Amino acid sequence: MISSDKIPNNVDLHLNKRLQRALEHWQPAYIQWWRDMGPQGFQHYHQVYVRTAISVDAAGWAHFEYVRLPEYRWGIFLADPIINRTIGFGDFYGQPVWQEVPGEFRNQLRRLIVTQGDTEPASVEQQRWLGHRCPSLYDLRNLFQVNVEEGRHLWAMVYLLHSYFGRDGRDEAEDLLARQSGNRDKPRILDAFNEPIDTWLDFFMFTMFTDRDGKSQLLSLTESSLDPLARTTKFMLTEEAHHMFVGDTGVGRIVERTCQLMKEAGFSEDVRQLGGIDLPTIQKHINLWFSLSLDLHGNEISTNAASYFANGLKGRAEEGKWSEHRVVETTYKLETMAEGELSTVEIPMRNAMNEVLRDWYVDDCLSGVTRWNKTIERYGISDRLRLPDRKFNRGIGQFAGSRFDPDGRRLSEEEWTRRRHEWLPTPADKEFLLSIMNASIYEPGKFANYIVPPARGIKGKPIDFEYVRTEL
Ligand code: BYC
Repeated sequence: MISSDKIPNNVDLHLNKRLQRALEHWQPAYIQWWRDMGPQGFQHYHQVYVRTAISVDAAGWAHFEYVRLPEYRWGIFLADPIINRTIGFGDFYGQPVWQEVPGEFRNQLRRLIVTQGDTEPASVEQQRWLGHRCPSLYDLRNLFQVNVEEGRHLWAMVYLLHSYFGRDGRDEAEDLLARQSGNRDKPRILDAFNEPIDTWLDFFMFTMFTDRDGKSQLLSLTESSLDPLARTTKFMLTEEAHHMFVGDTGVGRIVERTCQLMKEAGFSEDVRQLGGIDLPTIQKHINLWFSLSLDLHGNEISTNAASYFANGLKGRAEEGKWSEHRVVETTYKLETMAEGELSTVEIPMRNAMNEVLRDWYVDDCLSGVTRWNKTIERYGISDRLRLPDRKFNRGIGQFAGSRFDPDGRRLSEEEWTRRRHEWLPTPADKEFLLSIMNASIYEPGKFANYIVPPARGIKGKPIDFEYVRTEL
């Protein structure tokens, strides 16, 4: 029986019998999925010090306690309503927002919600083995915190599917548990969510760059005319901030340790000999996860995006900061490929909405890289990390199928094949990373050699707090 005890919520679940029944039906399948596809080996005996949202107010959304992972209380929360909210962009600008799904936009909305929902369990699946090579209990707990909240984000999308899309919605909710990251027959919808995340460097890059796509997409959905979607995604963003913190500081802590080792080694020695991760390997992982996450913003020229915008389904990030919200006459100058050559075209702004969001995203990523470079500078080292050119290693959009180096210089297929190992992680790089991550560190306060401890612990707890307890 589903109750607000078991599923903390602010949607009056107990008053909506139909929804309650639908969720009751879905919940056992979810728990089974979590056991099969969630963190492997941490389902029975481990108690994790996690944050559970039990309400949306400041005191309630971050309630900390020890829980066994399958007993985490995945809640359903919508941010507080904005009274008399009106549609903020597109053809219906200024009209009241919708509390129900208009029939004519049902398919488009369902597609957006399913695509968003699909990424959440996918990321849990991608990360399910990482616990076995964790750099510390602090990091292990952060991994599980991210995982349970991605699970909650799946619940958030399933709540919308069950509430507003009837039978189709229920079928889609089942399919969200049936597709599997990396599965050849039933893969996850978006490519980055089928990539393996085997090492902690990949995990931190993923939470830095791919979760940040989550931020830009969620920001654009918080503008939606469908008010329950806007309110659901708004609350998800609160949790998303921690995920990016984990990525940003995780890479930062690795970079700092690398700098320490470079100093110890007198700069010239190979950091790898000392068990650290050299800057070129870090750069290759930036190149990989940044380019995969650029792909997640869709094609530069997209009629889907134009239609989402026109219909008020998906806006720009921080729509309120733009001066014009209908966007019927403006254009966007875009670098593109035409007949195999690079060229600049001017297209209607609405068709460039994916690119507009990508602009916002690139800026947001830059701030992280700048922080990492400050650390390197502090150690008196002249190397710098950077974001590759947007055209580099693209699998979706105008540049997919053409080859570019990280400076955006066009390459022949032959040069790309010969040199790609300079820019992207190789099997040997992965082997090396796995070799320094081959053992888990479960002793409170201890950290793997390739990463420095964080500046502070969680929720005022010391760094050597037992963030994950084993009951044996
Ligand atoms: N991989 O017109 P286009 C997160 C497909 S992350 C594979 O450009 P559109 C999270 C596309 O589906 C945020 N296929 O597409 C992070 C279409 O296929 P069809 C997730 C791709 O619709 C970390 C075709 O290419 N949220 O929350 O303008 C952990 C033409 O594309 C890809 C969302 O994505 C790709 N990368 O833009 C946990 C928001 N890109 O219809 C969670 C909802 C495109 O021709 N989704 N395609 O078969 C959307 O807004 C849009 O679907 C997209 C694509 C922005 C993704």
